[in-house]
Formats: sequence, structure tokens, C-alpha cells
Amino acid sequence: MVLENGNRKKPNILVTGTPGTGKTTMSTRLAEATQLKHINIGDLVREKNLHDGWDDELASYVLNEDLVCDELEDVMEEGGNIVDHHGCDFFPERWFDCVVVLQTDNTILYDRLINRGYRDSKLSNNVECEIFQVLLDEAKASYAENIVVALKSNNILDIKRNVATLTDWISNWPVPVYGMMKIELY
Ligand code: DAT
Repeated sequence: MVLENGNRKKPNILVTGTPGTGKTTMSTRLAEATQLKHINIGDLVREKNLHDGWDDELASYVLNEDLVCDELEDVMEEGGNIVDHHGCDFFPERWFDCVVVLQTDNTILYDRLINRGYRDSKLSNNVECEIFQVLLDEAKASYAENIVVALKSNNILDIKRNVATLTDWISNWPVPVYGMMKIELY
């Protein structure tokens, strides 16, 4: 049997998507259900100063990709991580066994981002990012298509179903390469 990324004892999962689609909410629950480690890249960047300063316009730190990748190399090699980030194109491809792109209907996402205090261009840029499926395209361009899965995240039931689906996939990992991504799309 040929195994994907055979050195890891547990899989690494990347959870990506537009801000507000539920990455942190779902990753937290998935970590509780599976004992995998949840790594929120935004929090890590703040805690460990893995940035090049504050961007007033974006109202966020300018993430330093090299520092983030150096910081994570050893834990990713170990396996068993759920990485939660709104971008996905700068991580080494070899790190991940599954890339989950969460998607939310734009009217629902709009309300979530308003509640989060987003306004003006920050609000419209993120809603447009979701409408045009920017993160799904980025994931497909950066990783093998058979490990990328898009999951709806509109309501609480979606979260429960996504956590259950991924927990099942994790408990059956590793699987042969030819049957890698058995997660059902809906
Ligand atoms: P992200 O980490 O993608 O930025 P989040 O997990 O912080 O998103 O969620 C943003 C808000 O939306 C938060 O108040 C929880 C809520 N939320 C996320 N996913 C949801 C879902 N599937 N159903 C209902 N509410 C959800």
C-alpha cells in the first residue's frame, strides 16, 4: 500500500476560507473531537511576532511568510495539526493531507462581517472574495486537487456535519493514495 506523506502518524489539515466563514469555530470543535492541535495562524503571528509590522489600512499585522513557515516546520513534520488561516498559497504543499475550504452564502457572510465590525472596503472586499471563490481557486492552484474539499458553512448544522465528516476521515487516515479524498461534497 502506498501512503501519502508516510512519515506522519497523524494527518495535517488546512482549514481555509474567507474571513467569517467559520474556520476558527470549526477548527476548535474539530480539535476537541479528534485531539489534533488547532493552530490559528493569526494568533501565532501575534504571539510570536512573526510579522513585519502593522498595516493601518488593512488593520492587521503584515504576516512574514518565512518566519511562519520556519516556526511551524517541526510541528508539521510531526503531524496531527489543524492549521486555520484565510490564505493558503505560501505553506509548503507537502505539509497537508487535506485542505478544507469553508464557504458561506454571501448574505450570511455579510451579516457575520458586519457583526465583527467590518465596514466599507474591508467588508466589500471580503464579500467579493467569497462570491468569486478566491480561496477555493487559491487552494486548487496550490495543492493536488484530490486533497482539496469545499464544505458549506452557513449554519450550526453545517458545522456539526463538517466536524463529523472530518473526524471520520481523520480516524480512517492514512488511506491509500488512490482513495485519498473520500469526503463527500454537497
Ligand atoms: P473565521 O475563523 O473564518 O474568520 P469564525 O469562526 O471566527 O470565522 O466565525 C465568525 C462568526 O460567525 C462567529 O461569530 C461564529 C459565526 N459562525 C461561523 N461559522 C458559522 C456557522 N456555520 N453557522 C453559524 N455561525 C457561524
